[in-house]
Amino acid sequence: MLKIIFNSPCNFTTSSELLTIPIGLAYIKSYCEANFPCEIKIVPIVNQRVLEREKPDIVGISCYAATYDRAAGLAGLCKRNGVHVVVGGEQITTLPHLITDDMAIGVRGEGEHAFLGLLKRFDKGWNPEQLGDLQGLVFRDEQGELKIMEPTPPLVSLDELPIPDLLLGNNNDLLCLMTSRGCPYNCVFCATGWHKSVHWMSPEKVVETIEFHVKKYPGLRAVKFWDDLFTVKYNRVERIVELLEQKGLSRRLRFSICTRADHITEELLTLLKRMNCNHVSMGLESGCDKTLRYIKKNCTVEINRRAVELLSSNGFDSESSFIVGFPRETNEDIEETFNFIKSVPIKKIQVFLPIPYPGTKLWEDALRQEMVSEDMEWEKLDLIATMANPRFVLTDFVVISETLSREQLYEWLKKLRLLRKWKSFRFAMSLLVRSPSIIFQRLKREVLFGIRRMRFS
Ligand code: B12
Ligand code: SF4
Repeated sequence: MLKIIFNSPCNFTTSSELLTIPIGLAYIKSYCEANFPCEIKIVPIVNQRVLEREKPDIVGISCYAATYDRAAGLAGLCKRNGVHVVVGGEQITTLPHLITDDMAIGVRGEGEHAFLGLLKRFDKGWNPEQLGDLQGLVFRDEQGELKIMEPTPPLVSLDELPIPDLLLGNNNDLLCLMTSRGCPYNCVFCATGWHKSVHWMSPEKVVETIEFHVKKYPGLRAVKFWDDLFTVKYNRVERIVELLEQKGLSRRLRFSICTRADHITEELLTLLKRMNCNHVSMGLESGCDKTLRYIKKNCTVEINRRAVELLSSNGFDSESSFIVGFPRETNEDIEETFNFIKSVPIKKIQVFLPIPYPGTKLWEDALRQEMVSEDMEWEKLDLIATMANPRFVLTDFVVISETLSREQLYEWLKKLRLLRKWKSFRFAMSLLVRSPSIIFQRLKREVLFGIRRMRFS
């Protein structure tokens, strides 16, 4: 039986990967194991010891822009150990020619069908002659020339995928789900655009997935829908809520979702309350109309304000991310965002710098202006590292502002970080009074994260 290990290399000192598992890899695992005799393990780290212990035939590596250098390093280690490497994810989908000599094959787009196809051909040694009829691959032909196929077409239905165990044996209190892929909008900074269409899991399958985990993990208390835009189809949300109610799951679990400000209506909030969802995340991005127009968010400051106020007056906890430092943003524009955040009842905020991810308009513009290049140090795009240590912006982090210096951006990050801490503190205090159990669960999660981080850093 073929033995495979999957890994999504990451920076353990700054990221929260250790609390979740890469959902995409979990679906490839469940799909391939159901359709081919193989054993796939998803592991948080791959090093010499792990390779010697597991003796895999193949290592599958997930690769984002910020993790490309790590993925390339890991591919080298695997190849030196005689293990075949298959790499997939957004970086290889958008910039397939960046596949390194240590990576035997790249998979572009959704990986389930393509990886299964590769497993079926593995005994033939992945002879390039026999790969031509598969879809979405990148590989070198017999002449050493790079063959780049179009990304795999989107899966016809996410329902065809067997339910994966997304907690991998850990009796966690939180389950993170992606019940759709893609987003119909096209914001200039967002890397979700490589999904050429939006496709969904049926409400029945969503609820079946939750039920599966509830039965297996008695400690489960909360479900987070990580979908880019959970509310994109109102009828679908309505049906999910009905099914959760019928099965008593909306009483047993707390839910949180991600959406956009212009989707927030009284009607939607009534539905979310029935689901037992009182936490809503939105990418508001800016408190400045000029910036919102530039990023093509299709929202205005007024829409953003109305959404936050509606959530607050209906008793919801709202969390939102903001981005400052777009190419032509001035100090005055960022001041508007700062004042907006101060003036509205958002409970928690995240503030990021704009990152030119491959495949986005920001990337094309930054490439044209030579602010980025394909042979750059990709870790310079690690937004989490910058949020953890804003000083990174003074030296390494890719900055695409044409109007503000690194020092000015650093000053803004410090100011906004203080505001973030103040909002988080007040939110934690209010939770302590309202629902101390949630604070306890979060603390438990933080401790668990700390322990796992120490183990893997
Ligand atoms: C949940 C999430 C997280 C979670 C969990 C990450 C995880 N590994 O699953 C957390 C919070 C930990 C996280 C961290 C990071 N994330 Co994140 N995350 C997401 C989010 C919201 C959903 C990811 C997901 O599950 N998608 C659904 C699955 C089905 O799709 P998928 O992951 O792309 O996988 C499919 C294909 O890509 C392919 N595939 C992927 N890997 C492989 C490997 C092989 C071998 C094969 C064959 C195929 C294959 O097949 C999969 C199944 O079809 C996305 C946004 C989005 N909508 O995708 C951002 C997103 C992927 N994250 C992003 C980033 C930048 C990061 C970080 C690098 C942040 C940072 N430090 O700077 C880290 C990297 C973490 C890591 N090494 O995994 C960016 C990536 C942009 C880019 N082009 O690089 C995204 C697109 C968000 C954005 N800003 O636009 N993230
Ligand atoms: S930022 Fe949000 S709304 Fe815009 S394209 Fe990305 S997921 Fe969609």
